[in-house]
Amino acid sequence: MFVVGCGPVEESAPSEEPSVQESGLALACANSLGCRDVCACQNGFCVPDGFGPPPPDGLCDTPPVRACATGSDCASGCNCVGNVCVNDGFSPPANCLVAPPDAYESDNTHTSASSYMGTPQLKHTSHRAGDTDWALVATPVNQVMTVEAYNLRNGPQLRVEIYAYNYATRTLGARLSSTQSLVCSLLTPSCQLYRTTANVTAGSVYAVKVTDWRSVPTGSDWHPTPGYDLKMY
Ligand SMILES: [Ca+2]
Repeated sequence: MFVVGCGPVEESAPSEEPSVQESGLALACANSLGCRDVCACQNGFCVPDGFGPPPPDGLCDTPPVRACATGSDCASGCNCVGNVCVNDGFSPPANCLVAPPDAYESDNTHTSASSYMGTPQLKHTSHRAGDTDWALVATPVNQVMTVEAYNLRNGPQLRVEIYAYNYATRTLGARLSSTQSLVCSLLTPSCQLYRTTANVTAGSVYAVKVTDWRSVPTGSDWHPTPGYDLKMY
């Protein structure tokens, strides 16, 4: 059981420990995105989630933040200070809970797709739930082409698809293959990747679509940003 109320708790023994937040005001929330990662949203308030060691007193009464190592981990208008994304002081204040877009944005449609240049595309992120990433690849020979989303970071749930493509008219053709299952379930690099293949022909262009299909609440997602690398061969 957790104490959620705002007033003093009569039964509790007097404590000499300093508390993080003397007011004891519980943080209201609509869903888990409104609370820190060791807290859960129960009956409209953030409380310790009951997993692992209990968080420090009062931690769940403070709003969630986006963790960072450098400023590149933070959205535009935010700086990384003390490993937390905070507003840079200019107005209007930015939402520093959300992830910054990756270097491949805007690649959310096949007409704004990145071009696959023959070497792996590193550091893709699903900076928003539901993000889609398109890449076009030219195929010089007839072959079975393999597409892999690998080096998975922070738990992406991906669907990887290969489409025929008419580059001259920028028209999407038939879907040739699709997967949204990991190669296997062991926690090894050879299992923890998405792989799909298609027969491709010389002198053609194909479109590869990677979709993040995580089901997360609507809101400002401060969770560590899911990511992957993409290669074709
Ligand atoms: Ca995208």
